[in-house]
Amino acid sequence: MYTQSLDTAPALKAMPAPADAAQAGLQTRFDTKLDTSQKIEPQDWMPEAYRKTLIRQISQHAHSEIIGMQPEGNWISRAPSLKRKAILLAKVQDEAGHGLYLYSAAETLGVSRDQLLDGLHTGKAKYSSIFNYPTLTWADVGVIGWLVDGAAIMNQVPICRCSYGPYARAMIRICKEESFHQRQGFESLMVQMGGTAEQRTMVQDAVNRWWWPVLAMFGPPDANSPNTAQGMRWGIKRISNDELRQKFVDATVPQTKVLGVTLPDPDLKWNEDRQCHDYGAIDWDDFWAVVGGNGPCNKERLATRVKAHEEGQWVRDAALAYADKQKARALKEAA
Ligand code: FAQ
Repeated sequence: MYTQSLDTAPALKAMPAPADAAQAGLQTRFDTKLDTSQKIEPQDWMPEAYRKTLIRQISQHAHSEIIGMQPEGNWISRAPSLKRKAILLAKVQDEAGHGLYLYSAAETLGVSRDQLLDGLHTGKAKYSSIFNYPTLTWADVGVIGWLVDGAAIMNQVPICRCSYGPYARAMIRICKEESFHQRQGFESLMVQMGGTAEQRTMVQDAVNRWWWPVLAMFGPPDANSPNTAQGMRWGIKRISNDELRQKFVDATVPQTKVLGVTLPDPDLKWNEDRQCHDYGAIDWDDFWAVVGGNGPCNKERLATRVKAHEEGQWVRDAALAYADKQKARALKEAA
């Protein structure tokens, strides 16, 4: 549904000046790889700032996936049928899998899983603002699939072309699964919209609450996005925050018509000159408050995550003890 995001021109490259001749050679090789759309792999030389940027973005992305299990996970025990429960269980499990692929991709950059998780658990690392809002009704689960996964795909399909090989390859699989998630959300909402007046009101209420946070999820406006320019030069980011947000609005408006819901924006209208939709002002103060830890559910999300990690310690200990035992046995047999 969102694969048009792949059709973009390659970004320009502009690298900082190298420190000496040896580094200049490495830098040239790195630049050439970017210029010729070859992937940078873990064993390749890369500028330190490129490595750090990737660790920042990939780990934030991984944290978002595992914190993102909570809003929907909240409804697993209350899904309205066995079918919806099985679908939701599979979806939430997929998000855990996405987190694992992404942590593994980040680890190839020389950072450990423990360091990454420590950043999340101590509140130092960011994760997506969108997962700090509550899921008040069953309709929220459908809206997360339709709009949150829809926005995630819009942002993530271009990352399949990211210059860093392990991240790009992880994203190909993730996007396939996210696309399925988005369609299941839309289908669930279609069923609810075909139900009672009360169900339709519930869906509309969920759309009203999620629309603006979803638009903000693409990140600050390009003019206030400190990481975009360099991220695009390095081929990590392919399309800017505002461009992706616009594509998402334009893709979503026709879907609202099929669904029979409205979007809570009186300024939303087709602009004939720009050949896209105009939309109203996003509340960036609210966004930054949420990013800064003061959203409706930040504290609850982090506390739940830390508790799950602590309660899982015995599983990690048991797995390590088993691996040690296997290793010792293999050594004994080889001796
Ligand atoms: N929330 O200069 P920019 C999902 C931060 S996965 C919190 O524009 P950049 C799947 C940003 O980190 C959703 N913070 O930064 C799912 C930076 O702070 P820093 C996650 C945000 O990196 C669905 C500062 O603002 N997806 O939904 C947010 O060039 C359903 C300045 O921003 C990804 O992570 C935000 N929304 O662009 C799971 C995709 N936006 O680090 C469960 C990969 C910005 O300098 C259920 N990431 N910030 O301290 C990206 O594409 C980029 O990192 C952006 C931000 C676009 C998120």
